[in-house]
Amino acid sequence: MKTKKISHIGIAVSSLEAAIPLYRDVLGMEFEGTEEVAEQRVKVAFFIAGESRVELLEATTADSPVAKFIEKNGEGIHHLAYEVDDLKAAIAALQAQGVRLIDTEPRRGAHGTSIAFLHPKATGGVLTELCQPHKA
Ligand code: CMX
Repeated sequence: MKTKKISHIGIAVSSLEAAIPLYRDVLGMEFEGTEEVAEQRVKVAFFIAGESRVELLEATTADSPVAKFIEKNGEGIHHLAYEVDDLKAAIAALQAQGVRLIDTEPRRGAHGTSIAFLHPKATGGVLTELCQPHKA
């Protein structure tokens, strides 16, 4: 498999409303808006940072992975996402190399993307996401 670039950096926050002004008004990033990703039990806010994005994540349920993360670690960097052209092929290549995955099938991410997570135990403690953009 081949990764193309950092798609986005996911940052877990307790409140999007409280966190958005720092990125939009203080750091001066272009704000793309918010979106609820029901399947992931998160609401996200995206900011453009060059050819990558910053994604703020707020939990929508008490059992959301983001709620569990904040309970354990507090707010902070939650995951790194890399863009790939062919997510199914990337998953197959990782499985062939015995890499532990959270998702063995693509699932839906924000912006209509297809995503899959590698397990943090397989990636030196960094929760890693692969992300295939929606084809226009
Ligand atoms: N970064 C690094 N390590 C993490 C982590 C994170 N974000 N989240 C969990 N872990 C670690 C935990 O610390 C724990 O380690 P120890 O066993 O050493 O204590 C281990 O992974 C297991 O974590 P857990 O809290 O017991 O929780 P679960 O096993 O229930 O789930 C995980 C962990 C990673 C499988 C789950 O958080 C998950 O499925 N994450 C992917 C989905 C997700 O985060 N979606 C939100 C993003 C949405 C988007 O970008 O679109």
